[in-house]
Amino acid sequence: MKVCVYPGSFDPVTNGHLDIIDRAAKLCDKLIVAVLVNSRKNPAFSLEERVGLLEKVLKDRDNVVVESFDGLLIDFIKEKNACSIIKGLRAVSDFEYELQMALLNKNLDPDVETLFMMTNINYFFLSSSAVKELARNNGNIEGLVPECIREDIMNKITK
Ligand code: COD
Repeated sequence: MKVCVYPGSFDPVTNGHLDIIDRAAKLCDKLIVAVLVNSRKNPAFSLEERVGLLEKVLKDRDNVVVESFDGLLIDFIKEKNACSIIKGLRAVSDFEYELQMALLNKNLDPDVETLFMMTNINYFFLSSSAVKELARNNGNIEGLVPECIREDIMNKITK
């Protein structure tokens, strides 16, 4: 069984993430969406909230599961017997960080591949940070996040 892992902070999940999830799920038997800690970021949503939002969005996808992990990504990959890490790329700024992560992980385990998927042109500009900033200022986040969690996000950010 070919297992791939799509890791991220997902603070919160956006339609950009969802597009990568749906495209990646077609390439493997099982896709694990892994909510991990990014030490560079201070999340607005707790780990449980981020997992909960993803589970709500992905409940009808047969070969996609949501998990969380506090530790090194490469250890999670080994624990799950996964063969590849899926990453999304929007801009050169993503590339610099992701290249470093991919080389670091390759150094830790040469058998694990990192596969990069280009963003959908419609979501090139989209990030979790932009969604939070819009929500904080009562901007319209319609079309940027899955509709079933739009209200959850607005309620959390504006309360
Ligand atoms: N279109 C396409 N792709 C997108 C879009 C979009 N609009 N938005 C985000 N993405 C991609 C990102 O490029 C990324 O690949 C993925 O989706 C998740 O994005 P985020 O922002 O939710 O998550 P990040 O970048 O904060 O996640 C970083 C990790 C948590 C994966 C990373 O820090 C990590 O691996 N942490 C675990 C500890 C570890 O092993 N560290 C490495 C050794 S020090």
